[in-house]
Amino acid sequence: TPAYSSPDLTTCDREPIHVPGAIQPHGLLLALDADHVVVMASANCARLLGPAGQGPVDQHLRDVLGPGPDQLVARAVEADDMGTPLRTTMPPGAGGLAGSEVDLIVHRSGSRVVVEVEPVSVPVPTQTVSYRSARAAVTRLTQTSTTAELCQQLASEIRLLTDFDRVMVYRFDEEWNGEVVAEDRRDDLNPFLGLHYPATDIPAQARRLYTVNWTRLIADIHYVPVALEPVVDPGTGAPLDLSHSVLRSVSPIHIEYLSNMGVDASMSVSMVKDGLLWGLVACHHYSGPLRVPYDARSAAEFLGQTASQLIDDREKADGHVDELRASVALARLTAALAADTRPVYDALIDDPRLLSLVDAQGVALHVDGRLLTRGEVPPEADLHVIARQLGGASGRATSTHRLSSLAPELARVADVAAGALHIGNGPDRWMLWLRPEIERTVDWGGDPTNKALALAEDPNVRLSPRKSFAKWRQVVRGRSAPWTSWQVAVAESLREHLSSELLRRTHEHTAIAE
Ligand code: BLA
Repeated sequence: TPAYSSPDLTTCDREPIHVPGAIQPHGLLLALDADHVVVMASANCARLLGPAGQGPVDQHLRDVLGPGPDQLVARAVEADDMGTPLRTTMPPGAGGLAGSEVDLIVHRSGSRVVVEVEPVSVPVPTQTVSYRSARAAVTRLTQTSTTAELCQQLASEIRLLTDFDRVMVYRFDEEWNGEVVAEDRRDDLNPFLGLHYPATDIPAQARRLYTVNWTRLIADIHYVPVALEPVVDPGTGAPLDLSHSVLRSVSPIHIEYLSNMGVDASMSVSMVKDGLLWGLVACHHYSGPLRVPYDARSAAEFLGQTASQLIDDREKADGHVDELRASVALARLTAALAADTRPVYDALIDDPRLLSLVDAQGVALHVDGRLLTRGEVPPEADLHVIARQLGGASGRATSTHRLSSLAPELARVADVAAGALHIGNGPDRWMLWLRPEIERTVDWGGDPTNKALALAEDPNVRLSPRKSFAKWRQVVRGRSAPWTSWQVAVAESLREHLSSELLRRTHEHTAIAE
């Protein structure tokens, strides 16, 4: 059996999914040395290739696949052009692939050249993929006006391309939980749109792998894995790294998960921006296996990447507009302060723009033993607690949208202060902007606490996927709207401005006195 097939002692994050020692059975895999002699092969070679595939180890590629395929692979390796599938027809012979059209997919893994042979699927009613169809799809993506519409369009394009029963765009949050933000599905299926799933459903090493390899297909979740023989590389003594393999056998834990969900075939496409995994296009088939051809998978990957880029560009542009607006508001506020003859802090607290500047509901200013406030603020004692929690040594702007996580007693005042933004200069000179709690309803696709509970009760228990995906509603309390990075930056600029304004006034004052 493959070295890593037993999930019993594996916890989610530690399962080495890139070295399963096995592949899915709808194709075959050969690992070659520099002379194109086979060093490892999937155990289904004899079935698919006939006599030529019997005992492929130590044979030259030419004698296993035939001279035509061998030449194609040699040319790709020489030109260092790997990843582009080489379409060819297998020569007549006794095996299961005789006379059929296949894609040869070549990549490097360590010092080995890995050749995967994937038969071009039996006709499926998918669109044919061409430059023209891809270009038209990109045009339709760019014609959408919001991120939500763009994600919706992406789901529809990928469903059209692949024929999955359900295609979802799944977006991660800061804690790696995710939400289905767009969906295109067969009419008779229940919607998953708007449902949330916990971070543990897609463990860290899987997310890492999906950042470098952008597409995976599980053509039939009921498959029996085909082991690599030998299972460790005789040259290195290590298992073959299948991170970039298209046939990689997937985690049995994830298979169990899909089976609990009633899925027969699954595919996902990474959405990456700035080298970070932002989301996945997750596809389900419920009506039997689905062999999506390599070119359709590539086109789906291309559309996923294009959409990621478009969303990133748009969100950055929106952010710039907000940032610009805030810096104009700051300039107006500081000009008004400079023209005001009252003491700086009195002029400051009197200006209604102080709240709108960072979109706060309340602000409190503590200087020289005086407390000045504007808008909604909690009692003074609580303000001091908040200032102490957020005030660092540097005095630079700091913020939180979850005050109760810093000091549990602050949960009491969450209706006015669930989030705070702090600038300061020591324990007695500080300013705090405050935001109230926003109660949020989160609909989970199944109770996300199940697994955590099982684990808490017994540290030796194997984490297993949820059995139930029934909707589970959670009300999240104690959080305000998050502070954006540019709001924190605006607060920081105001802090710098205030110290120079105070300095300027001291100089003027001294000049007048002299
Ligand atoms: C992988 N989990 C995945 C993948 C998805 C999900 C999309 C990528 C593989 C694929 O394309 O099928 C999760 N799928 C979802 C979610 C939805 C969906 C959230 O359709 C929502 C609609 N999973 C668990 C637990 C573990 C776990 C408890 O629930 C670990 C003990 C593991 N999930 C797990 C692993 C993988 C995975 C190991 C990687 C599979 C692989 O690539 O080998």
